[in-house]
Amino acid sequence: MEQAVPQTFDRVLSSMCTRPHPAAREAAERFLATNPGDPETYRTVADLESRVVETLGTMTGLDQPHGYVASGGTEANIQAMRAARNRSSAADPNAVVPSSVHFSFQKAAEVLDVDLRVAPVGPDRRADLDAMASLVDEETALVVGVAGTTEYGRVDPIPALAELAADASAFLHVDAAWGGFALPFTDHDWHFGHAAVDTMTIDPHKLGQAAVPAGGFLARDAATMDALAVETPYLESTSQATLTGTRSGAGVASAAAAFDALWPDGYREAYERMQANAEWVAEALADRGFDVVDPVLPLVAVDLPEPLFDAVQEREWRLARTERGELRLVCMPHVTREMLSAFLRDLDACRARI
Ligand code: 0PR
Repeated sequence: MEQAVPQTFDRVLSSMCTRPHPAAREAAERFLATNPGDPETYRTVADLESRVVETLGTMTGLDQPHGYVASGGTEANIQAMRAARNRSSAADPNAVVPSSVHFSFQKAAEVLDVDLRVAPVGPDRRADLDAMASLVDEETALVVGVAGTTEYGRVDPIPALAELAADASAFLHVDAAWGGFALPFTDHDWHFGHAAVDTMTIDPHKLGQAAVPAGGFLARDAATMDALAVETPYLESTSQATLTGTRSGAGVASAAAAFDALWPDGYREAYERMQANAEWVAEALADRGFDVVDPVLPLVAVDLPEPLFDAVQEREWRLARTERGELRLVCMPHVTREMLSAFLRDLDACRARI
């Protein structure tokens, strides 16, 4: 049988995955057959996981971070809601989220039987404080803010959301799954050091350039991990706070290797290049007369007429739309200026033809 070969990233313009750093790829292969879910047996990878959590803490303003390398942002978001629910005394708990949250919160609410209350975002596409506040009540266990939204790369007003959560004795979770490796090099207030944030999602397998699967779950307090832990009678370790049991040592090791190679200077350089690319392509699209949503983080949304979108997609570009139908260009580390220029040439050619 012919061996299958994965696609290249050469025409991938709307994904939040990217080519892993070479050291991350190599480490993933090396640690393929390890299981950090059993830390007493697989001690090396367990040590690597502690190092990853330490570095994530440094990136997010936490001196004594708690957390682990999850399977991805979805698991980390589910765990945040689970921890908040388990620590809440509400009989019928709810979570208040802006409409810009990732669809993983819908899964979390369904699995955990939490009432998901969705507040419309403001005209700036960020969480609207009044709309969020009007949904919060004494049964609210969790308030969510997003630092780098999936569709438009927006950063919610995290300090104000933290106050809202604190006033209701609810937890504040920040979803920085995608934005977390760019935000340290911006002046946004988004992390544990900026506000009373309780938990965070920050994924090495997105902008962190680690191999899939490597998500990040962080908590300010040990009590949050305790609220997630179950006893593990037949393992040498006493409890397990993760959602998955056996899990990928490849993801853990690749995140550790990526951090060794890239934190902080490599991530800063990557962010500056990605952001410059996003601003460049945003301007090029605006010059052509299209409506462009400016890139706060390296993500550009642009309103293309549907026939034009379809025509460029037929030229083998891997593209995705926002819910409203705009093209989402995610300027990940693999997206070069040359790729964007080639895309614009195809766009111009298709437009001339239509
Ligand atoms: N939170 C945010 C803000 C996200 O953007 C995402 C994923 C998640 C949580 C969930 O993370 P996991 O997918 O790791 O569980 N956002 C991307 C999206 O849904 C995921 C993605 C990645 C989609 C690569 C396509 C793709 O090719 O658009």
